[in-house]
Amino acid sequence: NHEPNIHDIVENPQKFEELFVRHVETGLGRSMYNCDNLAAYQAASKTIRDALVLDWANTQQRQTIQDGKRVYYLSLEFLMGRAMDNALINLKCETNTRNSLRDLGFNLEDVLDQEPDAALGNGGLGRLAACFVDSLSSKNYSGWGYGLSYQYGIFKQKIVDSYQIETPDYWLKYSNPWIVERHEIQIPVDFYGYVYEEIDPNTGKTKKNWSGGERVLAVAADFPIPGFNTNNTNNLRLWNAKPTNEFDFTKFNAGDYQQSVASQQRAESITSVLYPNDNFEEGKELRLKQQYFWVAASIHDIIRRFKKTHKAAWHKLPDQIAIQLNDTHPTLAIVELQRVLIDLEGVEWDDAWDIVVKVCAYTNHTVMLEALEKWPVDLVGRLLPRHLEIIYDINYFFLQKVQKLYPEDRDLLRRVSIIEEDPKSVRMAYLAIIGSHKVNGVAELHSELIKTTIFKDFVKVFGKDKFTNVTNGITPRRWLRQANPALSALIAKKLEDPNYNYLTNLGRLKELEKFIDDKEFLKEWDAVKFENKKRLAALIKSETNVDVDPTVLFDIQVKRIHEYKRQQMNIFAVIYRYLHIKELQRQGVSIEEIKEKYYISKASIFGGKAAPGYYMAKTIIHLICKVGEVINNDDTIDNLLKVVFIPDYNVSKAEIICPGSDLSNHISTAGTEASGTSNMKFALNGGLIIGTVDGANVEIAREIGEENIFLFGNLAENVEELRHKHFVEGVHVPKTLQKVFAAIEEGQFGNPDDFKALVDGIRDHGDYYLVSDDFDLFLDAHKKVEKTFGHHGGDSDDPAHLQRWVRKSVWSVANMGFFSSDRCIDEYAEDIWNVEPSNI
Ligand code: 26V
Repeated sequence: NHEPNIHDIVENPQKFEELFVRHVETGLGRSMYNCDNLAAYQAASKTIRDALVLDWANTQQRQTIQDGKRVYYLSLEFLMGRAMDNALINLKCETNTRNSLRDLGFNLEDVLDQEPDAALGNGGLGRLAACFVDSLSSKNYSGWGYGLSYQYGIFKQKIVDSYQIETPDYWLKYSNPWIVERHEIQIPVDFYGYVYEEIDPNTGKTKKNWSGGERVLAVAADFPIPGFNTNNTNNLRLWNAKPTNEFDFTKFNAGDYQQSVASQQRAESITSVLYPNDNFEEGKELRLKQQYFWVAASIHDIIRRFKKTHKAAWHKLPDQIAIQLNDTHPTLAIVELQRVLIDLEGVEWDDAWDIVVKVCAYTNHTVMLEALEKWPVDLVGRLLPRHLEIIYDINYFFLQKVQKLYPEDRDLLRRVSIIEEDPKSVRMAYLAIIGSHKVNGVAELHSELIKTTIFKDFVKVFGKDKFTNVTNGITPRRWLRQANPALSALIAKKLEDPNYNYLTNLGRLKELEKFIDDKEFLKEWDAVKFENKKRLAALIKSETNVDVDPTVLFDIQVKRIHEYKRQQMNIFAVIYRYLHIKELQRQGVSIEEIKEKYYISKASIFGGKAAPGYYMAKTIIHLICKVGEVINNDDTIDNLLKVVFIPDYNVSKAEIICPGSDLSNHISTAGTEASGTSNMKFALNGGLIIGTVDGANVEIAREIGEENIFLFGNLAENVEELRHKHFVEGVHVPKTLQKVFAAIEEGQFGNPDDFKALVDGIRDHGDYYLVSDDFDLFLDAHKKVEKTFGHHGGDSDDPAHLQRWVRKSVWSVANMGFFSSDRCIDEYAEDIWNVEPSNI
């Protein structure tokens, strides 16, 4: 029997080698003599994938037979990162693969490094979707992801002369061994056209019909999603847009063959590129086309699967499927499902609507007004004429209900209407709330905020029980085991859990508390951190050519660049520190004395992409790079301070960066960061956090203890008042920050004009993100950090460092179990989807 099988690969190295050679020779058409690391990556991946595909097929068959409720997670972004390493871990065949590859003359790490990231997302929202599909499989749920297969993922960031340059990420350059193309699954999707009425021959009633004007095919590309410690393997289905074979004969007959072919080709542009904005909505027609294309194909696929077993028993739909909308991007799914039921399947409006609402649920990921989707009514009417009619009908019935509930409140109708009057547009978040049975925020504070601010009126209409919270989480398989093999091994040893079962039962981390007074253990823990810092220092060296000393404090802020995340406040504090050091030097204080009395040595490490059209974010990157240039070339300050910007922050770099932090920054203006998830990644890897009272920081503090996190800054409840004060009294810039501005304006970090918008935005234009209010509090928090860290971060046995810092690190990790995405998925399953894990 030549069929590969997971167990063969896990247990039998010969089998792996035999299959690997077969892939090199017949699959890739190469000889073992000229097999390089790239070919080895492809052959090894194919070997493992072949085995995985069997589990996958079995899972689908079992789930179909069991016929339980299925969950569909609709997300326009899945920030998956690399697949091979993750598959090795979840399938537990890492050791064998490593050994087999070694026998064949390859080094596993070098082979893994060949894989391009699947970077089909911007930031937190896309990575959350990736963590969720991992948890759905690992916890034995029957749950699929649906998304788009972009030809170009998030752009690659280069830093040229201290500026961000975007270059395309053509990640499918070589055939991707992890994708199974399903050419047989082709779903036609229509756009434009017109609506007409006809008499239904069965019922004699008039009904609406939509005749589309442009047709595109959705072709499925599937990614098997292996679970950890289970053979439950779910599917992530991403759609590709392809031209139909139907030809525009009018153009063809008119002799315009070229034009006709060209317009066919345009079909592919729908899935060509991921929109690179994070927390900002641009309102482009192509983006709306992407949304409908994806939603229509997914709904069609879901309904087709339902009909295979349940025919037209539509009342069963809510017991068979749950659809989770990842932000408002898939809101048209609500409208499309209603359209399919009433126009195509002949269900009565009220029955159909009842089904739609029971099936759908919506997750909100931001309170930032500029990120809320609104589509011009004209555009929706042109692209999707029948859908616009249905939206108007949904709105009509909804407003009638509101009027009955609150006949006195005339303004309420205007405020909650799906249609905004000026300019006339469709408010997607309102449509999503009205068409869902549950709406959730992603951290406690955020879920409270949406109820009292942007969705306040809907709480009045629907009651508060429709609104709920599911605090975000991360998958410990990737973010502990894969990113940090040494720490996860140390934990496995201490928990006496050689099979790493704690990775699907993360509450067990709590048992680490037992060792909190064990000095040898603290030293071992610290030594792991030190090795991870060395690994990060090597990455920094290769990416920026800057040497950072791994014994200094690594102070990291990596995430999308955004004013609300306040990387500017961080770099201003670095400038302040540098100016102060220079001032002390001028007064004749030696570096030794500065280290003794004022500052410990540290490296300030930044990374993250700015949306290509976001000038202010790009300015922040420029400032960080220019400050780095000055400070890193100042050889009078020894290793007291270094500043680096790691280009092209992505998932695979995060896997190296997160384990290497001593301290990480999560310092958004209170009330603006819905949750944050990198805070969890750093804390789970034994880094401490400096942060504001925002998003999931609040719950992290509660879980790990306030004494183990450096919280600072104004609270969300005071933000409005402070903004108002800026408006009436002007902004009060503290002395410390004034010094920083003065140095920038003097040209110490290059042309001051380059940074004018940044400085003026704070000093003269209202400081919307409250940098001036939080700056001194941030500096104070840093003083506490320094006292706690002490002068040491290497693997010596400085008792003060071990007692103060390393203890906090262990205690934090011991209490991070709550933030596993497995816990999130269980909460969604219980409170929102009403599904249970399937029996294996
Ligand atoms: C996304 C996009 C994507 C591209 C085009 C325009 C556009 C407009 C708005 C949005 C919404 C993004 C919201 C978002 O990413 N929120 C983040 O979600 C994370 C996961 O819940 C959370 O941890 C972060 O705090 C939150 O900012």
